[in-house]
Amino acid sequence: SFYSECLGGACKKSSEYEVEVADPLVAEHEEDNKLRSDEVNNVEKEESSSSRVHGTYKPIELKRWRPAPTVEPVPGYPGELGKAVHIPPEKEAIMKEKFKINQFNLMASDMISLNRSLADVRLDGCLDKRYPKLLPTTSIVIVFHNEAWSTLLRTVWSVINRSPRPLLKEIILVDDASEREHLGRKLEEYAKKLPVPVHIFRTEKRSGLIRARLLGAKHVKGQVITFLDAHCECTEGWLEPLLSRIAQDRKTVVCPIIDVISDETFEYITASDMTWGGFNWKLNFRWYRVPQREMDRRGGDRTAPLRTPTMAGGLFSIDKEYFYELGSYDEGMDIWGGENLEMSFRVWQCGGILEIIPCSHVGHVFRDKSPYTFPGGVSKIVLHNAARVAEVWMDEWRDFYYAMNPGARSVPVGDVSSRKELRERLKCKSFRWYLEHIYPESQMPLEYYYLGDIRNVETQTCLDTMGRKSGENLGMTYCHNLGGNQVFAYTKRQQIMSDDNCLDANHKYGPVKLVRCHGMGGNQAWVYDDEDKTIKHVNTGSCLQKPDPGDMNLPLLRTCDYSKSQQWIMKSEFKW
Ligand code: UD2
Ligand code: MN
Repeated sequence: SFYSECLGGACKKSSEYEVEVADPLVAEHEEDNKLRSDEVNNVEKEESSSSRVHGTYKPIELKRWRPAPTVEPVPGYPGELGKAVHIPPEKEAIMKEKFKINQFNLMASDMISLNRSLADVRLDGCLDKRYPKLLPTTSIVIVFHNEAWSTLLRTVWSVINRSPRPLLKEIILVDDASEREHLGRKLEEYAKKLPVPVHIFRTEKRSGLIRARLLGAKHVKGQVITFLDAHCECTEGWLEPLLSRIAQDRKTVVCPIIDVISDETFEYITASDMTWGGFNWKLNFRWYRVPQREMDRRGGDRTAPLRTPTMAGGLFSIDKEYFYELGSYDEGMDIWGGENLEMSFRVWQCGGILEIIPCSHVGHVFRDKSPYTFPGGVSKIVLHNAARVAEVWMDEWRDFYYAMNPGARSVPVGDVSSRKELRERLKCKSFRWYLEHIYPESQMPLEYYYLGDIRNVETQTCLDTMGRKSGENLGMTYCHNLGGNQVFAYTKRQQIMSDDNCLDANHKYGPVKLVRCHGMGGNQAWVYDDEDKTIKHVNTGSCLQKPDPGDMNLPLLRTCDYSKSQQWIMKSEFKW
C-alpha cells in the first residue's frame, strides 16, 4: 500500500519521550527479569569451522536440544506471554502523541520487558519434529531507520533468547542514517554487553532498506543470512526448521509464518497457516488463501513447508552463497518496496524454491502507515521500484502494472540492463512459466484476449470500477484514457477482470457487480462478440447495456436487442 509522508509528529525525536524499559542488562531488573538467554546455553557447543565441504555444510553439531519451551512469564510486567497491554485512560493523550513517532503504540512497547515471554504457538505436529543435528550457522541481519529502542532491542533479545546459541553466529545491525539519539553511542555501548556478538554498521547517508541489507550482508560470517525487520519477536523453535530446510536444499529460500504483533496493544496474535503470498496488478504484495492444490501437494500436512508464489520480504533465511549467486538485491531500488516481489520472482524463475515454514513463527508489528520519510516522494519511489520488477521479470505481464498505475508511466525506471543480464546469465525462466507452474491462481491471467478500456458505442463512456471493492456495483463514466479504474482484461476463461475483481451477475436484469474472481466461470463468465459487439452474460444470456437515463453510472444487464446501447468497443487508445 502507499504510505503517506512523515506526518505530524511522526518525525519528532524520540528522546523527548524516552522512558526506562524493563531491561535484562539493567541490574535492578535482573532479579525478576532474569536472562532468559542462560537457558539457551544448555545446548553444548561443538567447535567447528563454518566452511562448506563439496557443496554440503560442514556443520555445527548440536549435542543436546533445549527441553521444554520458555513460557515462564516474568511476574509484574505487562505483555508477558504475548498478552495485550492496555493503557489507562488518563494516559491516552500522551499515548496518542507517542503513537505518531513510530506509527505503533510506543508507550505500550516501552512498558513491556525487552525479554518478554511468548506462548508457544506452534502446531502440535511441530513439537514432534526432529531436526538434523547438523545445521548451518546463521547471521541475523536487521536494518533500521529511526526504530524505537524497545522494539529494536526486543527483536535482538528474542533472537538471543530463542535461537540455539551454536547456530547463531552473530547479529548484524545496520543503521540506515537514523536521526534518533538512542541509536548512536548508547546502542553501541549496549551491544557490547550482549551475550552474543552484535555488530553495528551504518550507512553514510539514507540508502533505503534494500541497500542497507546489502551492506549488512557483506559482513555476514555465518553460512546462512537471516533477515528480520527491526520490530519482530522470534518465538520458540523459530530457527531450527528454517536452517534445516536450507541444509536439505541450499536453493530453498525460507520464511517463517509472520504473526501479528498488534500495533495498538502489542498483543502477539498467531497468523493463519492457510495464507500465502501473492500480488495484485499494482504490484502490491497481498496475502491470499492457500489453494487446495498446494494443500494436496503437501499431503494435507499443515506442518509441511508451503510453496509460496511470493514473500512479504522482511523475514527470511537464505544460504549466503546462494544469495549472491542469485544476484542479491537490485541496488537500483530505493528506500522501501518492490524488493520482495523482485526476489520472489527471481527465486522461482531462476531455479530456486520459496517456502513458508509453518513450524517457524516470528511476530512482526504491522503498521497502517510508514513512520519515516521517503525522500523524493512516496509514490515516486514505490512506483520506481515496482517498475524495475515489471521491466526485468514480468515480460508482457508488465502491461498490467502500467495499465493499472497511470502514474508509473512517467516515473523513470533507471538503468535495468545489469539486472536483465543477470536474468540471461542465470538462464531464468519466463514469467509465463512462473504463472503456469508456480502461480496459476494469480490475479494476472495467463491467457487473455484484451487489456484496456471498454467503451459503449452509443454513450462513448467507459466501464469504470470507480475504485470500488468486491461486492459493490460496476460503474461507468467518461473515458479518460488513463487506464487505472478503467482497465479491464478479457480473459480466455471468459472473465472480465479488474485486478482481483471480476464482473459478476446473479440475475438477468439489473446492475453488474465487482466480485473477487473465483475462476470457475458461473456468474463471472462473459462472451464478447467481435462482430455484433455485445458483451453477453453466459449464465443468463443477457447483454450488458449502457446505464438507464437518470441512473447514469450504472451499466445494466438487459435482454439482448443488439442496439448501439448494447455495443461495446474493446480497443485501447492509451499507450504505455
Ligand atoms: C514489508 C516488509 C519489509 C520490506 C517491505 C517492502 C515484512 C514483515 N516487512 O514492509 O521488510 O520487505 O515490505 O520493501 O515482510 N528501513 C530502513 N531504511 C529505510 C526504510 C526502512 O532501514 O529507508 C527499515 C525499517 O526500519 C524496517 C525495515 O527496513 O526495519 C522494513 O521497513 P518497514 O517495517 O517499514 O516495512 P514493512 O514491514 O511495512
Ligand atoms: Mn516492518
